[in-house]
Amino acid sequence: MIPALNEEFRLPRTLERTLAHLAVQPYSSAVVVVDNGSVDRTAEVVRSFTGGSIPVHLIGCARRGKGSAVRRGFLTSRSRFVGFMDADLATPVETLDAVVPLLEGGATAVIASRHLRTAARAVPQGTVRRLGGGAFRLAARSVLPSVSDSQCGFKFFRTPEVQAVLPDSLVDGFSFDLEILSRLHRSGHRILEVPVVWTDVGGSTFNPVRHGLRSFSDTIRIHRSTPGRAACQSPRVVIEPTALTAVGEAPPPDPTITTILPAEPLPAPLDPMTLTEAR
Ligand SMILES: Nc1nc2c(ncn2[C@@H]2O[C@H](COP(=O)(O)OP(=O)(O)OP(=O)(O)O)[C@@H](O)[C@H]2O)c(=O)[nH]1
Ligand SMILES: [Mg+2]
Repeated sequence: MIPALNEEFRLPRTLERTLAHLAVQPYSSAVVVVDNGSVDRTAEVVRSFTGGSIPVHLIGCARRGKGSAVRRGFLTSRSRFVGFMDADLATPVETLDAVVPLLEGGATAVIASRHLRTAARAVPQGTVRRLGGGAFRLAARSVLPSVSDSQCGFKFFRTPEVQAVLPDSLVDGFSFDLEILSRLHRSGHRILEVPVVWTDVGGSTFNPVRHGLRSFSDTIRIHRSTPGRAACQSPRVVIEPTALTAVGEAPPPDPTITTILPAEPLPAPLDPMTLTEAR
């Protein structure tokens, strides 16, 4: 799934590279671009890539926002695994080579992270975005302490499991993925993070003031709406290479992969006093 808003310039290279990569994989795949509001030639660009060996679809979505677009795309999927990547290809499509075996090995979600020890930034973001991103990471930790990077635009899931948490999801904007991960985590699913070589690409659709402020207020909404949040107060990230072999079909253990353990079982409904004390 590629959410796209006015991506006529960044999408051609991304589709070219993605389709070339998928065409030589042993699994079947399709690319779905979800466009909910472009006023440029995004749709034409997508249509120009149809007809090849990998199916390319373009779908719309009545609600605005990246989160709405990805949710809609996920809900239309009937594949085993579903995921999204950003149209700027800041995360190389080759990252899929690490992701797919981990999903096949039993992980519910495999997400790219720019903050693992072995991740790298080929072209870093500007100072304002780095500072804003750092502040958001801190806020995101209040919701999901165990994930090192909830905002990297490259995340893949087992389809039925992610579809199950979507109807309750509220966030339409850029922090939708924090909400999805948080719901999966609290439902006891295993999330893995893989390190990424990340490249900042010009032409961002993210407005640091408008989208940044909205992302922070959405974090508060997620915090309030995600049940069982108090069960997740302490960091749960462990480097646990052996966990990957336990599921049978997984590849050899890779010490650079971070396993995030499922949240503890949900406690009985919490009263407001309990929550205040837990913080
Ligand atoms: N369908 C849809 N896609 C969107 C919307 N807003 C952003 N996107 C897409 O979301 C992806 C991520 O957006 P970017 O502009 O790369 O922003 P970012 O990755 O959060 O921030 P940068 O680090 O600056 O790149 C891109 O594929 C955008 O086209 C939206 O409202 N609808
Ligand atoms: Mg981007």
